[in-house]
Amino acid sequence: MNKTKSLIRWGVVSMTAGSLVAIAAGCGSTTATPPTTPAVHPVVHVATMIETGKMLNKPGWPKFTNAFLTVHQGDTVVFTIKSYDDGTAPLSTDSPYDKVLGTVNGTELVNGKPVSLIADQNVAHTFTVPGLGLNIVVPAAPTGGTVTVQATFKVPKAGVYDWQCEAPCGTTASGWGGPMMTPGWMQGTVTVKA
Ligand SMILES: [Cu+2]
Repeated sequence: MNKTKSLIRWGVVSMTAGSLVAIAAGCGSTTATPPTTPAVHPVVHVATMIETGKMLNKPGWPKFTNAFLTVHQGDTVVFTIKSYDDGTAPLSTDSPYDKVLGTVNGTELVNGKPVSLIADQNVAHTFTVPGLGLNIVVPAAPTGGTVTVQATFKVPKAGVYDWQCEAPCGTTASGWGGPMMTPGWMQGTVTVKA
């Protein structure tokens, strides 16, 4: 009699503990998978590099090596830019392109550190997609080194969106010539398929 009672009680206690664990796991844990059926909005990883004109034997022509991205409507895009460019293309002080816009949390990771703004003088390039309200800012790499920028953003609507670097990193006195005007270099597209 006593033994049965204690077993029942144990069952209740263990169930409660189990529910508490489930609640704890679902709340604030980044590794917990939501208890829903197939991922409707997958997370996709897209990567590009920025190479210098020197690396490409085309001085003055830095380039996004992957300038034409394709993702799918509803994706959460984790976009990684590894830049070899240690030169700057300073923004004017009134330029709005020093701020990170349109990303999850309004931040990007620069070498793993969350950042929402890059000082005008340290900007090397931007990845700016007006149609997605997106502005990702790439600071200059350390001399001879690399910098890695990672930004997460969503693409709720299908379409072909133009992007442009908004830091004057190109040729001519203004910095707006050459690669800045050339698709596949400092401009390109983000295609969001339905
Ligand atoms: Cu640029």
